[in-house]
Amino acid sequence: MRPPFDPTLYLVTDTALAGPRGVPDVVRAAVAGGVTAVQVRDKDASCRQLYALTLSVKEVLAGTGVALFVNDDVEVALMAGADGVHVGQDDLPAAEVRERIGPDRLLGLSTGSDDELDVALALPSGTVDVVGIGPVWTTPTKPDAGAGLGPEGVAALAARAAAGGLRSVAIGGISPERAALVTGVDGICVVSAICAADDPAAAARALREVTTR
Ligand code: TZP
Ligand code: MG
Repeated sequence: MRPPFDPTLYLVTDTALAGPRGVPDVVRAAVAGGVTAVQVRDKDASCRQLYALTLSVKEVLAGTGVALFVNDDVEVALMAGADGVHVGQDDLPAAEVRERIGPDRLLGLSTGSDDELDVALALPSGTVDVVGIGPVWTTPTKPDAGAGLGPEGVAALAARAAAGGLRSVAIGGISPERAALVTGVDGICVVSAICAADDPAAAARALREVTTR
């Protein structure tokens, strides 16, 4: 059975932005504020560090029902017993990742254009559980993500994803102030809006207020 996954408010972690508080404590606060899914992402971590970080976050999420994804690293996701893995366009192909992780884990895939979404939609049903669509706005968190698609561009891709049976989350530059502009997706995904917030629980609550309106 694939684990339950609520994409409404999806936190992607950033170790540098979490700072001395540490990622697990930021995740704990964010979940108290209403985050529904978490992805451990740390591009600077070694494999071993990512594994240790994933285990720490898994401990925080135990019993919460919040799904845990690992960014990029399929082996870390499997060894840590995460609920799923999230891959981008430069990572291993989604079909191969699905083969490796089997039917009982979640798979997310980043898409930022019609062509990338076409590839996701052409995969056998059940290969991908959720597509990340973005960036909505240009973001300093991922400068190489390129120009923003804008809320209209995201909504158009999200409509195509939904028509093809794929759930979607929007990512890139989303703040509590901007969140209401993002429509058509099943959830929003943030890094800095929560990880860089003085009060991650309050930031999550503010985002949830918009997503549940
Ligand atoms: N993929 C596309 S934009 C992005 C990722 C990982 C970063 C989003 O970060 P923020 O701080 O929510 O703009
Ligand atoms: Mg990646």
